[in-house]
This record gives sequence, structure tokens and C-alpha cells, in this order.
Amino acid sequence: MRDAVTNLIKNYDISGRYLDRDAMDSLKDYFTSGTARVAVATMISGNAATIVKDAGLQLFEDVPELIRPGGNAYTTRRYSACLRDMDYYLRYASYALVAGSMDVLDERVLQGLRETYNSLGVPIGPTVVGIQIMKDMLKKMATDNGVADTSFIDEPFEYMTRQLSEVSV
Ligand SMILES: CCC1=C(C)/C(=C/C2=NC(=C\c3[nH]c(/C=C4\NC(=O)[C@H](C)[C@H]4CC)c(C)c3CCC(=O)O)/C(CCC(=O)O)=C2C)NC1=O
Repeated sequence: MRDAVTNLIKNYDISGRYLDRDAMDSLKDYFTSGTARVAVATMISGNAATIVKDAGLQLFEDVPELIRPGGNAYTTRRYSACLRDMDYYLRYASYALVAGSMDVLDERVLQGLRETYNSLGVPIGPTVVGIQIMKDMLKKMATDNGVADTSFIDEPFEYMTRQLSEVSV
């Protein structure tokens, strides 16, 4: 599992180069956004249960067939499994935000996930809707808490969305 700094060092080490101007720029970006990354991760930790619950309610309002008979989140067991998955996405997104790297998502969340979902009939489209709802809630919360530029929050949520949606060839 790597973060923005170890990723960069690894790339330079492979070609035996000293850190150059580009490296310094990207390190500077990472450290400059560090305070905001930690602030958002703290916000996530303190509000995770509420974010997951509210995002779930919003998702089931947007896609009500999920919790009707025949829907994949129908029955208490599957409803809870769905919210638990949302909680995984949120928690790992907070790790990826702090790390400034999507590596942890590849390693711990996304590997084999599409295959699992496909074999259990968990629909990807609505899962992505749930991920996007959490992203939007979080960005609003960050703005309300004085985080000036919330664009970095997009990255892990967009990354999971892209990886989940990717059509296999
Ligand atoms: C930390 C990494 C990690 C992830 C991501 C993960 C996901 C994950 N979600 C699962 C199931 C599931 N996932 C869902 C999720 C949903 N159903 C819907 O209709 C919604 C669209 C969606 C919620 C947004 C449901 C309902 C199940 C249970 C399906 C079943 O057993 O029939 C399963 C199958 C095993 C189980 O039930 O626990 C896995 C492995 N597990 C992990 O360890």
C-alpha cells in the first residue's frame, strides 16, 4: 500500500533519478493540500454513521425498486449488506484522501469486486449512484466547514466509480 510520497519515490528510484522540478511540484501540491485532507478525513470519521444512513435513504428514494421484493437490497440482511458496503466505500475513501493515492482502493476494495457483485446480482449502476451521493454530501459538508477548495474530495469517489463501471473486455 502506497501514498503520494512513496509512489513518487518509487517512480524516481526505478529510473535512478534525483527528484526534479516536477517531483517537487507534485510534493508541494500534496503537502499544501495536507491540512484540508486531514480536516476532511476527520469530518468523515466523526460523521460516518450519519453520512451512510442519509446517503442510503437518498439512494433508496432515488432507486426505490432496490428495496422492493425482487430488488437486490430487499430483506433486512441485504439492506444491511448494502449499507455496510457504502460504509466500506466511505472509510476507504477517507484513507485514500489522506494518502493522496488510490493504491489502497485497488488493493483493499476494488480487487475482484465487480466479479463478486456480478455473481450476486448486486447492480453496479445504483452502487455508483450511492457512491456519488456520499461524495456530494461530503463536499457540501466540507464547504460548510470552511474547506475552500473541495475538488480533491472527488478523486477517490470518481476512481471507485470508474473502476466499478469499467466494462470488461
Ligand atoms: C472492504 C472491501 C469489501 C467490499 C467492497 C465488499 C463488498 C461486498 N458486498 C457483498 C454483498 C452485497 N452487497 C450489496 C449491496 C447493494 N445492493 C444493492 O442493491 C445496492 C445497489 C448496494 C448497496 C449500495 C448487497 C445487497 C449484498 C448482499 C447480496 C447477497 O448476499 O445476496 C459481498 C458478498 C459477501 C457479503 O455479503 O458480505 C461483498 C464481498 N466486501 C469487502 O470486504
